[in-house]
Amino acid sequence: KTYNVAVVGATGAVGQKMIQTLEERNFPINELKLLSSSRSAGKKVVFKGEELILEEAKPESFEGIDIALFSAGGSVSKQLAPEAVKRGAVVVDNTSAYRMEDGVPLVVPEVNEADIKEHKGIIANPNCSTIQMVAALQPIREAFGLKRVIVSTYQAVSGAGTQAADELRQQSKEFLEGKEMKAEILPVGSDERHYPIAFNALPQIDKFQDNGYTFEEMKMINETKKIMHENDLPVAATCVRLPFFTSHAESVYIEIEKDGVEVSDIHNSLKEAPGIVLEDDPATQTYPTPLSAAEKRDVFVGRVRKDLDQSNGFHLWIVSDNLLKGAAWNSVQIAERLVANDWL
Ligand code: 11C
Repeated sequence: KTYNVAVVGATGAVGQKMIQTLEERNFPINELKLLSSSRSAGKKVVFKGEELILEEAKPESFEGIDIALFSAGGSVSKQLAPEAVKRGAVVVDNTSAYRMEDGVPLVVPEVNEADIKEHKGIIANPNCSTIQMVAALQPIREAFGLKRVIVSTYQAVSGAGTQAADELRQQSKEFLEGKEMKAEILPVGSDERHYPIAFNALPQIDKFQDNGYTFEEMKMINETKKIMHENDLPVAATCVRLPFFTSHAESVYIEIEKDGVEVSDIHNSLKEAPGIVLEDDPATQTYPTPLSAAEKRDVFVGRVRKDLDQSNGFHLWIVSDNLLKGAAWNSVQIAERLVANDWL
């Protein structure tokens, strides 16, 4: 069986990775429709050796579409996802528009694949930094229980879009030429103040909320609880942007339920887990980095250590390509599980 698939936001950083992933995974496609803003309509993209022409995304674009992958920003999803659903498509939405809505499954297949079948037309793809963390914590949680999570992130500029990546390139050049760095986009394009990202670290990803946390931090906190079905799980997050292009890295402290667990037990649970690659050997300086994880679909874990004071506390270093497992691959993976289980 094959399906008519639409990608909305086909020219964006994530949209391009969605098209690439659909091709690499040989997703069972009958027709692929690439949708964009009116500005990009008419551009050509090659898919499986064939040139496809981008069309402007409109409500009628979804006639006959079975699965629509959205990654064109929250406002486009708000406007067009219901139109797609009305016309019989199932939407996998990679924006924050519907993630916390009741009745919308928020899915990382390694954690809560079964939630997909509860969909009423829209399935939400979580935030990139949340996805890689819960995917890595799930096997540990299954084996030993999870009591609390404290995460600090080290996030790539591509998470803020292609313009932010261009800003890092430009500022790096300015800095190395001894010129003043122009900051116009990061930390948040629409916020009041901008700071250089080149040779810097910005402890703000997305806008500040009334409680002093940023929206990115609150996404990590709230989405983790929803995906894991654990409303009372204590989660705290500090999200930081750093000057590299791809992959998010995370230093995660967890406390587990079970006593007497050693690093080797945590290693064993991770070794067997789908989608997780353990790269952890201090003797050979083996650990993942943003560069080593880039362009790969897996989530990489290293630096597993037992806390020196808290016997059920562990520290981990989790790295994954934010545009793949954090976005495009997780969305395509949801679509794969939808069709494999006949849950459309
Ligand atoms: C970042 N995590 O790195 C964000 C990007 O909610 O899907 C992903 C935003 C989202 O800036």
